[in-house]
Amino acid sequence: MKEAQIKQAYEVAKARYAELGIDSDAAVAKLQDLSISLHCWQTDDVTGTEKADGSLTGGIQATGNYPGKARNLAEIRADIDKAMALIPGEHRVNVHALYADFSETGFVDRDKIEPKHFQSWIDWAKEKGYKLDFNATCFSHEKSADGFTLSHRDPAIRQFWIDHVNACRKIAEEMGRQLNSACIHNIWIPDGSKDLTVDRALYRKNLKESLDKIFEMKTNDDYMRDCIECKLFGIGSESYVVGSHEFYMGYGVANNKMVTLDSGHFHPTEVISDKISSLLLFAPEIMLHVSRGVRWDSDHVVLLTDELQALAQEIVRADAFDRVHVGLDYFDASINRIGAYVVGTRAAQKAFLMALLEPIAQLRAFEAKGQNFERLALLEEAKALPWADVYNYFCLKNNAIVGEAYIADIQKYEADVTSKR
Ligand code: RNT
Ligand code: ZN
Repeated sequence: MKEAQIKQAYEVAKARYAELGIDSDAAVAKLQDLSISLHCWQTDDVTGTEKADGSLTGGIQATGNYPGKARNLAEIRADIDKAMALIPGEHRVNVHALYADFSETGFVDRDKIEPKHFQSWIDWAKEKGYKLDFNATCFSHEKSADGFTLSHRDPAIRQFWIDHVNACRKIAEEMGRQLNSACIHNIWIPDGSKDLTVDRALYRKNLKESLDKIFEMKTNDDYMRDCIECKLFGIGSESYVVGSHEFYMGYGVANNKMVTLDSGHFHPTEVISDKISSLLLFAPEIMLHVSRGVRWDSDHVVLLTDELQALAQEIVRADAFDRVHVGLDYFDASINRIGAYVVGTRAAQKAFLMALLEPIAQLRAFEAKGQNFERLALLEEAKALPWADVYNYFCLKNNAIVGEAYIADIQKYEADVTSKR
């Protein structure tokens, strides 16, 4: 699309939105503030940097063998840079503890990692203008091989993972301090079992005690915030997951902790959009792992689905931008991995933009008067308002490629870079 055409289309769209009392310039400005956290693990199918052959465990799986996956930190970062260049706006990078840089220090086990093992991530982020988020990695390790970590029966194994999580919380704090932006540290553990468990209560009690011990170590809120992520089931943990929604919802509310909602971690017809307005009444903040569940897999590339739109609407309608952190969490090894980032992040932005452009005042007025046909009709009409022209303009404003032209750009990067790996 030509620049003049994009601008012209935006002016027409702006006038159309103005008819409905919507300020599209304000929506564009608000979208500019939305920093999405790009999960580093889409670059390499959650392999990490600890071992050359690092195999993924913990009941999660990246299926596919599309060529060109990143093989080391330099490639991981180059691929994220490439994706960032194709996504309008300023965004964050979500790093997992599995991605330590041991080049200067030599390998240390998970309970011994320190900020210095992530300094090259911080330096890179500083240089590129990214902010960082962080995650403990309680999977893909011999001490998680039987499926239990923080809830393990063996206190020594529990202690190992407590030490790991607190090592990670210190790293997160240092990331936030150096980058001057609170680093969101997420705790997700795979603990659960394939078949019937007769000691559900025991593991949950263990997990609660482990978390209590972890949070005894105080950190600075300005530099890092903790969040806890539930799940319904995983591969090999079909019958029981220790960290269920009730568990973490209860823990988060009782202890004033941020709760992570991953869109792929609930029953197939259960949606996280409807949880936002409840959870925000009781928990301080929400971290989102925006994903797309398809049958057993909770981690397909994010698309502009009805649920994604509903999620963005709920956040905008609740005026909760400041209390909801948006991260992505999916891993698709069957398509170009950089393309996976760009499609998913742009989809998330589009959903938020559509929500920001919603004729909410009119919709609320209809609802207040019980005019439910009118509400339904306007919601339906709003779907076809020219939001895409506004998004194109937003891309142009941010010097990002407009529309499907990014496909050719990714193809070129594939030809020049990833296909040679
Ligand atoms: C797993 C959780 C978790 C992971 C990442 C890699 O089901 O969603 O967030 O995807 O930590
Ligand atoms: Zn997740």
